[in-house]
Amino acid sequence: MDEHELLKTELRWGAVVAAAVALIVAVIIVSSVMLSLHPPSNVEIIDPTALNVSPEFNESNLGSRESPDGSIIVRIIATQFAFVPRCLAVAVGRPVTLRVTSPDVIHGFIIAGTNVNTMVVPGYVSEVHTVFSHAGDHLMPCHEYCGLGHSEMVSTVHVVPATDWQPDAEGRMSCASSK
Ligand SMILES: [Cu+2]
Repeated sequence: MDEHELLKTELRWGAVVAAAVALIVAVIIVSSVMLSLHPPSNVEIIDPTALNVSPEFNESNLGSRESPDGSIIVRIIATQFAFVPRCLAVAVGRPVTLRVTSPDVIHGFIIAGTNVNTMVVPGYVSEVHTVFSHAGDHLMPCHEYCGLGHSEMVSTVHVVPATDWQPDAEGRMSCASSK
């Protein structure tokens, strides 16, 4: 093959590669638009140095609270090396929204057997929606290495039967107040 032929062959292969890349990008764009794929969390920022005085994540507002529509919002702080609170009370069959943030480093959490699995990044609020179909306790460990005490960082999700879900007048319920 002379020089000219070689150049033509290379350009032909270049066109094939460019077409393959264009096809892959098109498949990603079309499938993400058609299936409404997006990152698993919302993008909501918060000052990680002032969580204790924030209206939502101050200590007295953490834990489970029933909304007027019957859904349950659980607010949690993931910190080295614990989730606060250490036990979350929720009810079977209710829509549950977990809102979690961190004042220090990146953490994560997963509840086995559910769709709950996300990272917790300082400065952001991670929000996950789920429904628990059975009563019982689930472990919710931190799954993002966050320091020497990482292996101790675990919370319990206490799923109570609908009849045992009896929040107080403010709609709040803790593991201690459930059976
Ligand atoms: Cu952690």
